[in-house]
Amino acid sequence: MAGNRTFTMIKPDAVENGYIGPILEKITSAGFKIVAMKYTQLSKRDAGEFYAIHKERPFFNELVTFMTRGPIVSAILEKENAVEDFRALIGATNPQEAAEGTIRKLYAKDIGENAVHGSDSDENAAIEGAFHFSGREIY
Ligand code: IDP
Ligand code: MG
Repeated sequence: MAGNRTFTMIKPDAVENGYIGPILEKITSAGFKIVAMKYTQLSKRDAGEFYAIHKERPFFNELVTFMTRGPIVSAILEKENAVEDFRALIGATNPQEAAEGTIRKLYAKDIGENAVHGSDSDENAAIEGAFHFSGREIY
C-alpha cells in the first residue's frame, strides 16, 4: 500500500524568485497537509549527503553549488498516495518537459534549477524527512 507522506524542498532558485508563497499555495490547494516545515540553508556537506546517489553524475558539483547558494524551505507533506501525487504535481525534472500547470512548468527555469524537490519513493520520503527534521519536532 502506498504511504501517505512525502518530503519536499523549495529550492534556492524559487526562494530567490519570490515563489515560496505561490508554491505553498499550489501544494495545499492540491490537498497536501504540511506536517513539518522550515526555512533553512544547506551546507555543502549536507547537500552532498542528501544527493549522494548522484555523486558520480557529471552535474553533481553544479547541483551541490546550486542547492547551497541560498535558503530553501524543507517540508514533510501528508496526503493519501503522497509520493506519486506530489511527483505529478511538480512535473518532470526538466521544466521544458513538465506538463502544463505543474509547479516546475510554472516556476522553474531549467533541468538544474527546477524549483522543487519531491521524494521518489516511500522509502526515500522517510529517509529524506528524517535527514531534515530531528525528531524533536512534533509531527
Ligand atoms: P528529480 O529531482 O526530478 O527526482 P533527479 O534525476 O533525481 O531528478 O535529479 C536530482 C536533481 O539534480 C534535479 O532535481 C536537478 O536539480 C538536478 N539535475 C538533474 N539532472 C540534471 C542535469 O542534467 N543537469 C543539471 N542538474 C541536474
Ligand atoms: Mg530524484
